[in-house]
Amino acid sequence: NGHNSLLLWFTGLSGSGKSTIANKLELKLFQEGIKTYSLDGDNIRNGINVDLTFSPEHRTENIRRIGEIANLMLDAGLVTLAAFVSPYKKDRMNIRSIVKDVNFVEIYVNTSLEECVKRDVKGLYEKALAGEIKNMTGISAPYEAPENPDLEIFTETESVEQAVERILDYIRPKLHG
Ligand code: GGZ
Repeated sequence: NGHNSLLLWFTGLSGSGKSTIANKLELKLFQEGIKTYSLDGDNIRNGINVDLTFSPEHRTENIRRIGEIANLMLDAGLVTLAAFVSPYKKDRMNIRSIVKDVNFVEIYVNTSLEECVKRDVKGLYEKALAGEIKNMTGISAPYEAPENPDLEIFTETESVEQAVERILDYIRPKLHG
């Protein structure tokens, strides 16, 4: 069941829907017999990167290490999904060079800040707006939106299922090509 390894990189604000879409996509890939691995805050920031904060320097280091880990996953032949805010353009560019351009798919989960604040799944925005959390992306830390993402997802106007289908359509030729 040979397929090309691929890095699917989801970027967007906290609460934009990156993990939800990545998880659903991973399930679909699994059902097609494709071997995957998902990197996210739960298995990275609570583990190998537990020493890192949300300062600009630490975010850069967070993304750099994730890039190196993703590169190992790709070496192992896995379709790798990564869902991180990854707010800095230069850090995302750096991933591209770590893993080689051809295997990298940048997916911008473009959900407006207003919508993310409205959802506030973890209550982080409320805390940030009250000044209880520093360095909150979108509130007190920057988010540099991709100018030329490979795919752009609009969770305010399309369903998770539609988004996943669109990603699948885009990556299918790359999976088997
Ligand atoms: C942004 C924060 C912050 C701050 C905690 N800023 O919605 P979530 O909870 O699950 O996703 C966010 C996650 C971001 O971690 P990343 O490793 O993806 O960030 S980065 O790529 O910028 O290094 C959010 C939570 O951690 N979180 N504090 N200040 N998100």
